[in-house]
Amino acid sequence: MSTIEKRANNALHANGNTVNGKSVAIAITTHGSDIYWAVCAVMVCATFAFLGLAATKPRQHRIFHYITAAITLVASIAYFSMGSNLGWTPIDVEFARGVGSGVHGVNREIFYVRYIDWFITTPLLLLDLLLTAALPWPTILFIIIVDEVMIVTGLVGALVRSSYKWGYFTFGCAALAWIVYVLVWEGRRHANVMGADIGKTFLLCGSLTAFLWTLYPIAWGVCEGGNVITPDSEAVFYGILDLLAKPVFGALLIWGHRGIDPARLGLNIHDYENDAQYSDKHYAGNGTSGVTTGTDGVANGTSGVNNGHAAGQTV
Ligand code: RET
Repeated sequence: MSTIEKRANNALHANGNTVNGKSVAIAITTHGSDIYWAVCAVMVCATFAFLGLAATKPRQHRIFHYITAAITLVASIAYFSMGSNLGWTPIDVEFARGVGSGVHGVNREIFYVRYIDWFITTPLLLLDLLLTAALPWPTILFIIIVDEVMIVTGLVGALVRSSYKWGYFTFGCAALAWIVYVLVWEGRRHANVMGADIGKTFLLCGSLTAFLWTLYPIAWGVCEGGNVITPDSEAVFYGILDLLAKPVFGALLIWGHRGIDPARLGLNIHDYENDAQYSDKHYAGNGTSGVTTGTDGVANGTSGVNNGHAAGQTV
């Protein structure tokens, strides 16, 4: 390897394998760091692409662009951290492996930053999906809380050394089972009732999510949990999953929404600056006009929600 190549990725030299005086034995190499950087680059590009697409739409039609761009933005920072060999802590392994295994040593690098990313982004992914299905907000709220339970149990389990980590893992899997049930059953049925195009978009993005999300506990089982595959392979496994679950999912979702007015989903979003019905022509200039406009907006919102439900009942 030439000097130039060696210098290309300096992360492991700048941020070594010792934190707070404790060293880690099982850790990423420069190869793993390169993978994290590559995923970081894709997440940054996706963020700009989603924001660029948002700019081509009126403000009332940008909700899914913004939610999705927020997801890839947060992921960019998580991957920046992991590419830099930051955002981890050494945790003693439950299963010690042999010298030639590639995962030999007393402790393993656990990237807690991954879970901070997921804590922020998985609720947003669910919001993207469940708003598409136009499910009632209490259902959405509860699923998001179940999702947070899943991520936190995964983090706590990853930070535990003893076999009790699998207890947390089990709680997390139960939470995931509930989420998948709501997606493939309640969500799919509700989306179909909202119209064929909405049903199709939900089916595509919901199936992708239900499938991909069940692979995460497998990755956890062979990485943080079982210490079976190396941290470099962990970077590949989670990296591919995250690329499919975020930028690819996001592109499909935004594409699916191209012909769907958010108002059909009960999302009554107004841009008072540009909405024709609120322009100065209609509410010409006295002091109370602003108040009138506001009230009107709320009234419209209510009727819009009713419309959403009416659509649900009649189809
Ligand atoms: C954990 C371990 C505990 C059991 C289960 C898990 C599931 C995690 C999932 C993560 C999804 C992440 C996504 C990230 C997007 O980039 C926490 C690994 C069930 C489903 C979609």
